[in-house]
Amino acid sequence: MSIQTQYMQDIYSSVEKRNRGENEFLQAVKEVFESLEPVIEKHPDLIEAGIMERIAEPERFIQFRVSWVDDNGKVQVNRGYRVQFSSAIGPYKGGLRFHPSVNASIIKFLGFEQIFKNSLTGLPMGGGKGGSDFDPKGRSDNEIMRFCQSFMTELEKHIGPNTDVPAGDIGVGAREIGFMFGQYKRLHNDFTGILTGKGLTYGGSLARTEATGYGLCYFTEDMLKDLKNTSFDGKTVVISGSGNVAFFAAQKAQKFGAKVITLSDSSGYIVDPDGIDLDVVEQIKMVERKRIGEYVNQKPGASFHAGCSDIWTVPCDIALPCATQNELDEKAAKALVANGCFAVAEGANMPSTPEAVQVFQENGVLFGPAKAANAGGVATSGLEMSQNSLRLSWTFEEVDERLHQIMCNIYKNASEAAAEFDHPGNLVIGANIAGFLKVADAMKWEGITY
Ligand code: NDP
Ligand code: 2IT
Repeated sequence: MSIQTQYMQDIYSSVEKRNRGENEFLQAVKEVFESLEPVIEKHPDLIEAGIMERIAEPERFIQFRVSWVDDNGKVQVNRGYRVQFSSAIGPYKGGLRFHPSVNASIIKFLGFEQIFKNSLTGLPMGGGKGGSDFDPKGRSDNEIMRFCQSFMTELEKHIGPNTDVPAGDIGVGAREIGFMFGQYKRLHNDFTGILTGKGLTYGGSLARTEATGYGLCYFTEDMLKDLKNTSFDGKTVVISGSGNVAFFAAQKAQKFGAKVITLSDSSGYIVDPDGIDLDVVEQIKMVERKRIGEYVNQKPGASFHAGCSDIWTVPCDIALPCATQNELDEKAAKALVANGCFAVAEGANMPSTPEAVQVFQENGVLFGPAKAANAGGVATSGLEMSQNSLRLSWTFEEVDERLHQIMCNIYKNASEAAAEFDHPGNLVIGANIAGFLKVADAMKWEGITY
């Protein structure tokens, strides 16, 4: 696909000029602009309100120095970020990523996508994202704590329960959220819901940990039923990653009767033809924080393969990329198609390159885009915010039921928007349009502010 109209092309060119070299961000903007062309044609009022000009420019972009002292007494310096992209429909909301690859482009692509994803959940959350180029791998718990405290000492100036509510993402889990929450509370003398993904003893929600992976499977199950009258039951599934999203996606896919045969991390992937044993993975990844390759020491029937890209050559019915952006390219997509894969749903953010998405669409592979398919995590963060405001805690079953309902609504809304704008079954276009319309309407009513 490409941008067709002069109007959208001109705006995209100015985005390109203003964000030169920020490839991930431009990739994300281009896809949304391509999807929105039919909407703009039908809604000239959006042109008048300058919605497209405004939506790809963050309301605020914060960059800061994070100094901390490592276990050897050496001073370390990292860079911290928070992009507050859109507050049109609610306080900025989105995760924090700690990974050495983090830069302005990655934070902005994630923050931009979060606008539409959060809108799709139906909950009142704007779009934001943040993080640091800090690498938690190999760091002691004390080093992690000192880093998180230093990071929050600056971030606290910019967030608040009605302003901006961060959460986890790659490299930020329960441990990091706990340290950051503790530091915020100490600085403000205020016990309030400024982060989601909190521990259960201090304001967290049941089912938030599981939510992204479970939500991905609820969405995929709906897509399989609606478009192919089938389900996970009896299917072979390839999943990449072995972090929060991948683990709970695997758990729910197994509960739905699928056989999950792979997981990965940045060192390589494992294949277990008998089906991945998640108890073993939990011990290796969550308790011992070791590499996924350890799995084969305990499961001799499984194999480890160095490098990540060949995971997509493992034959499967359904693929769930759950590691990172652009991990699945055109070559990988062709390999999946050649091996008979008929459905792909994105647990990670933007894991498929545009060329890969095109291969799926040309070959009739069902495709659930990240904004819709992985929205269960942030949706449940929204439910955590509601519980914090009400000062009560819902049961696991109650939260899980709400999550399930939200994922069904997201599928339905994306599917209906795709059909309404003459692209039935194209959930990329459907999700982008359905997410956009609510945000654009709010921006119109709020006047020219940001
Ligand atoms: P985790 O940190 O828990 O796990 C990340 C996993 O992806 C690890 O297995 C990691 O391997 C692997 N990975 C990370 N970077 C790379 C890379 N450059 N190449 C290969 N593998 C890599 O993160 P999450 O599971 O939370 O996040 C995974 C994806 O899901 C991300 O795209 C995130 O943005 C997205 N997401 C997360 C949500 C959440 O609620 N947590 C919600 C919605 C989307 P290694 O340990 O070797 O680095
Ligand atoms: O990409 C995402 O949606 C997340 N990392 C979760 C964000 C959140 O605020 O829960």
